[in-house]
Amino acid sequence: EGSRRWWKDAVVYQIYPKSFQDTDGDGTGDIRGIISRLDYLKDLGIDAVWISPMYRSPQDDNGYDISDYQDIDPMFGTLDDMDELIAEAKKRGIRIIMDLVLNHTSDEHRWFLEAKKGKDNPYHDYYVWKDGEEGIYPNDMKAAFGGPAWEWVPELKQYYFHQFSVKQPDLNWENEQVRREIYDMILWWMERGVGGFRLDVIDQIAKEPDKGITNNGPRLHEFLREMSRETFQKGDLITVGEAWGATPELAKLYSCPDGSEFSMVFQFEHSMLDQEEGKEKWDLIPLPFVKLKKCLARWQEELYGTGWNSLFWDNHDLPRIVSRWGDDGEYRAESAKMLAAVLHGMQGTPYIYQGEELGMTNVKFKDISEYRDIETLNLYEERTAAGYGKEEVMRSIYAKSRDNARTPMQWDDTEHAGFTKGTPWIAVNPNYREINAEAERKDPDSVYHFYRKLVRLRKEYQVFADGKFELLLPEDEQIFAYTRTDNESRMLVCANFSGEPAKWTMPEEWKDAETLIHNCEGTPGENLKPYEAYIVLKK
Ligand code: TEU
Repeated sequence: EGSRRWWKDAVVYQIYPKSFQDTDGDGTGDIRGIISRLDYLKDLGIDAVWISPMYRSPQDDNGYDISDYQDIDPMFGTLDDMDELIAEAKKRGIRIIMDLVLNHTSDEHRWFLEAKKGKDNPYHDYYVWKDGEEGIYPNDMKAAFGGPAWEWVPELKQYYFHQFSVKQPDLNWENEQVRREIYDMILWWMERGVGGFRLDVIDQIAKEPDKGITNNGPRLHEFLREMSRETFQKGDLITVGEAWGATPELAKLYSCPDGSEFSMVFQFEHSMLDQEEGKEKWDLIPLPFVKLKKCLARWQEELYGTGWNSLFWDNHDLPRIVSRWGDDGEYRAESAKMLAAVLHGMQGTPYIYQGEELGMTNVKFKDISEYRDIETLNLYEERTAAGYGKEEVMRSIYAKSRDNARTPMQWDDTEHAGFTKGTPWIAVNPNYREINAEAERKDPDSVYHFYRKLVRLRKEYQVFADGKFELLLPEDEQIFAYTRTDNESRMLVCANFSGEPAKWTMPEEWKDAETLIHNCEGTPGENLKPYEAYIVLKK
């Protein structure tokens, strides 16, 4: 490919800045903390860092409610710190990916404060309004964090539309001036040297609440192509849109090889399999393993040559993968490695969420008062009020709360895991004395070193990026196995996704293959131990 894009060979690391590294003792992470850990990231081998929002924000939704897109929240530092971070990262060959939240702003953003002043204010139309009567909602649309999607403003006798919290009013993308302001802001960040963007809930920007439409609105791809043309295409960026409502067909538009929209999308089909169909993520069912394999395989096949996948198990909205689909007890390290091998062996750009490379686990806080996430707190209120038992609600929270991913990064075994010298904004997971970066870096058999090796393998063997995917044993209830094939080589990824031994006869053709990585002692061969996984290669 003449026009091969660098991000096809890249591995991205996600930082949740509030919980990564504090340096000033206020209990929340900061930019100087990220700078101080760049050498750690360099050692892991990653190419780019996506950082969740650090713009000025009242923090109603941990920064996903932005009150100034062109400033840094004092909690995280200053614009100068940000420039320094970009420069220091660059020295180490690491690009900085900013998180763009373009579907909504904070209700404390200047535009919204103006918009509320009157219907004839030039900023009024920046948001989505509906005339009406107090108490009679325009329709029955609901917000993602509970309650109606409409909020009454008495001075205007109007409702505004919000898909997320009341403090996150939706922007009106139909308004050309809104789009212009957004593009100028993106160009401003590009000039500062940013290496890419992650676009929050991007499939929801073209909403049409009158028709009950939230995601995949009729004008969505028109807006995205315009934005891409006006901004991203002027640089050499990695761009990734977050699209819960993406199908493979839509993903081919988002990640079209002609570069008309983004480099790739995050799609979540696999991450919704362990919930009751048609219900919420809190309504738990065991993972349907065969479905998971078929789902991931379908995405691999559909986007081959026609688009580009992003590969992830974890992010700041999802529970920790080792607790979710591995075993965070006896087989914690084995299962964390197995999950990593299965993911990193596929085609696409892998994302590692902070702490995933250590096999960090979910947390079980005793009391709801220890939780911080707006979604979790609202859920607790709603469900206990609706008559659910507290224990049942806590079970859902233990399994799916976003705070599972948001406890502080576990750096070492000193107080608060080396995250802060102050009081952390959310408690550290008590298992930090066993699970932490310092211990794992010293142990060549650790989850950390397994990830480090996977990242290197991707750089060394082109088949990781280019090989065509083929699923083996689709109906097997324990084994996740597939091959990847390109012109030069062929590799086999084989994993036991269960805590029981699995029967497996290695096909003859693989018997003399070279082992690239393996999470158990001995050579890969007949049968698999609990959570055993390996990747072998033939030239
Ligand atoms: O997430 C989008 C989103 O749909 C999730 O909030 C989802 O509703 C929830 O996590 C699943 O239960 C993005 C951000 O990643 C998230 O952190 C923000 O809260 C949200 O957008 C609003 O900006």
